[in-house]
Amino acid sequence: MKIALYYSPGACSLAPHIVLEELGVPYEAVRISTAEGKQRTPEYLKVNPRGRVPALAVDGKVLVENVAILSYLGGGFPDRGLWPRKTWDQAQALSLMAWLADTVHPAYAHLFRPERYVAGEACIEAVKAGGKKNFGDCLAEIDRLVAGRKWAIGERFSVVDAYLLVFYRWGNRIGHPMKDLEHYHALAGRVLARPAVKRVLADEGITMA
Ligand SMILES: N[C@@H](CCC(=O)N[C@@H](CS)C(=O)NCC(=O)O)C(=O)O
Repeated sequence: MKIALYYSPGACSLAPHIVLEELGVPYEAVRISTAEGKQRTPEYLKVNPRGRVPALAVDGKVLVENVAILSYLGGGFPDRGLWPRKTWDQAQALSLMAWLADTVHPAYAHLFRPERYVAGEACIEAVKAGGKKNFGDCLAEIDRLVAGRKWAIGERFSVVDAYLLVFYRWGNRIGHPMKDLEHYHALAGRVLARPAVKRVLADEGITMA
């Protein structure tokens, strides 16, 4: 099986990057720096016509969208234990990842890429302010969701914990007081202690700051 992950440093593609490293399967990490606009090159648009990362190529077939990629990687290698075993826990994993993708990520996008949603200085500032508030509310909700839990779903580290680290890092990046989110902060610490996670942060050339 030939696997390639198209990623950009620090983007939401960090989650499948961590999962691939945790799985220990051979894969190629292809850097598509969104900071340099590489997601809009004709070559990359052939991989993902939407011009977004992540994209996962498996034997030449392409899968996009984090929820699908993370479910595929977790569920496709059940012996590695990164995907919950019980049907209920699998549904809970999908439920949480769907919310991360459809609500939490867009809240950050309103803050980070407001020009995608509105035009005009005043509107842009209003969208940014709304995004900041909504993203902060989402982070607080994550903190409540993981209270009293070692890992997000079930009893083991799963693909969902890798996905949660993306938003923890983005919270840090915008100066949100992440340490005050006691439970989320503790979970992120456990994720960051994993050797595979350390390797991926080093490979991408990013820190949590
Ligand atoms: N719903 C998609 C979102 C993908 C996405 O928006 N990725 C961002 C990076 S975090 C991206 O590629 N941005 C480049 C751009 O917007 O031009 C997913 O979860 O995979």
